[in-house]
Amino acid sequence: MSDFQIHLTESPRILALLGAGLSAPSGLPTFRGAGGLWWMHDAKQLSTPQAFDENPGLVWEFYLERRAAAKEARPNAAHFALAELARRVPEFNAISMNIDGLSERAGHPPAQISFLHGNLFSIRCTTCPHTIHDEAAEAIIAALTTALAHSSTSNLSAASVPTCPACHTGLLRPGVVWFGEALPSATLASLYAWIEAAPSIDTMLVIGTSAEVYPATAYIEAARKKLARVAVVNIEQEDPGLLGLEEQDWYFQGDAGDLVPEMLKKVVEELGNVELIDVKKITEVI
Ligand code: BJW
Repeated sequence: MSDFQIHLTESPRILALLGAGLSAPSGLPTFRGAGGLWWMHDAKQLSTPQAFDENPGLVWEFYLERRAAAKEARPNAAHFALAELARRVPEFNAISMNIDGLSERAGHPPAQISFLHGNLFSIRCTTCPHTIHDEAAEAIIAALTTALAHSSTSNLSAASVPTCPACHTGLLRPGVVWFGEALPSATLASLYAWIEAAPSIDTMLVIGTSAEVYPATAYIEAARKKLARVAVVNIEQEDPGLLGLEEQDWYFQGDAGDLVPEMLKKVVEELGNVELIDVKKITEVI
């Protein structure tokens, strides 16, 4: 740990890849492993356009439940510590695969985080580019929740899924990126520009991800090409060889909520010359 902490204080350019394990300490289930089953359905199988075509009601139920859980959840100490790191290190950039809104609620500066897989709180059309946010999205969610509560079968029927108010053709769906779908091109372009803006990246943090999903996982290799040393945080004891870890890298096994604040403590203290924010107090307030 101390070797890593010293390296981080000497790292002007830091990149982080954030996965579902970052939000696990906030009580949100991951995709793979123990949390990956939802009412006997494989969460990965539901995250596809095919699943939505076949049973839009079921897929909406999956997202309604996750949306409600994400709203109830609170950002944890790792979200806060990463947000604090971003405020202290101008060249820290995070790439999140999470759609739960917890990094945003922890105050992570928006210019220093990109969301690859969309957002649980937006809704979009399956056919046209129309996207719905905020109160308009809340109203649709409320209608879907009411339809589910009044369903005689306890399932949301396809007929309850609304069509797009703009094109009147496509069904409305969650504003997330499923398997086989393109990631937001502007986000990919700005990440590419950030990576190429300097000859090197000093540290690559890989937090709470199985690193199985592309193109997100390819950012680890991109950082390595820029000579980054990689630090993995994962609750599982993986064979480091599977992750392509090299001798100069670190593997921290444990809960991201405990490990990440500890890992970032030294750099935050040294750069800001202040104590790391009291995450427990902030969590209580939120
Ligand atoms: C803890 C912890 C604690 C637990 N503390 N740790 C190249 C090679 C091979 C395949 C492909 C390739 N390029 C593309 C593909 C295909 C595909 C893909 O990657 N397939 C793989 C499965 C092989 N990729 C795509 O389809 C992507 N699209 C694409 O490439 O499009 C190309 C295209 C171009 C132009 C036109 C059209 C197409 C899209 C991928 C979208 C993924 N979407 C999902 C759903 C998002 C919405 C939602 O959330 O519902 O994203 S799937 C799901 O997986 C979700 C996650 O963001 C993503 C990653 O999961 P993550 O975060 O790693 O979670 P887990 O559960 O896997 O791991 C959690 C980890 O945390 C575990 O390791 C735990 O041990 C650990 N953990 N508790 C620390 N407390």
